[in-house]
Amino acid sequence: MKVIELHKSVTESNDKDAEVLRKELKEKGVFLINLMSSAGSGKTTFLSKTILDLKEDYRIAVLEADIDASVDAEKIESLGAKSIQVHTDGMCHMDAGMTRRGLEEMGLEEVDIAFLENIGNLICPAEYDTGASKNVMILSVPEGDDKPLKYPLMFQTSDVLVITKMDTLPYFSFDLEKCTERVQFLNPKINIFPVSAKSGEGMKEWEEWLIEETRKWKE
Ligand SMILES: Nc1nc2c(ncn2[C@@H]2O[C@H](COP(=O)(O)OP(=O)(O)OP(=O)(O)O)[C@@H](O)[C@H]2O)c(=O)[nH]1
Ligand SMILES: [Mg+2]
Repeated sequence: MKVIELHKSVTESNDKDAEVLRKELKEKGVFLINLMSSAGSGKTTFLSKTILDLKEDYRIAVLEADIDASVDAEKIESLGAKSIQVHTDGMCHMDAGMTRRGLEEMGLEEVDIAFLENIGNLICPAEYDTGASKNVMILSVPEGDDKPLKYPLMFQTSDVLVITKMDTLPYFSFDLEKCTERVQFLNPKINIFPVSAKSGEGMKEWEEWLIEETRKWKE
């Protein structure tokens, strides 16, 4: 398991770096998705299920960003997918320069879709363009349907909201309709997929979106 230590990029403009990285990835034919959520909402479990479902047809790699440890990257590698663990020197987000370094160290040969599993929190990752082509965020049922009210920016900057742990709905007062209304008020264009990575419910709809967007990206 490869683990690299990254420090904040010293750069004039993160937005410019992100644009350059997006162009380079387009030339290489790699579709990069930035996956954001709070800690423990289910990013690694969701990615693992996606990889298992699609690995016959797509070569998926995951850049795992955490403050410490390498358990997430080990889980992804155990599925036969390419992965690298990045440590962020205590920082709560990834910027475009850090994402570039991580991808370079992981290697992008034979990769169709790359996910950046960003640091778990609903605040800082939403403030930085990583160079990804799409932003996907996860909200899990136990976190509550009021999160769009408290952390609007991430909902506004995401192309997709995955509402996961739907299998736990009977145990929490989570109003799916109210949550959807709140999110669509902030971002009318967002795609919302309620799923359970545990039971597999709803994963097909998300995977169809991913396949279609990958096809468009490679055109
Ligand atoms: N019931 C249920 N549990 C889930 C589901 N998805 C994830 N979990 C559980 O939620 C916990 C956290 O899942 P992870 O996938 O590690 O979450 P994460 O967002 O990657 O966590 P960090 O990387 O630490 O931010 C684990 O105990 C999972 O088994 C789901 O769909 N249903
Ligand atoms: Mg994780």
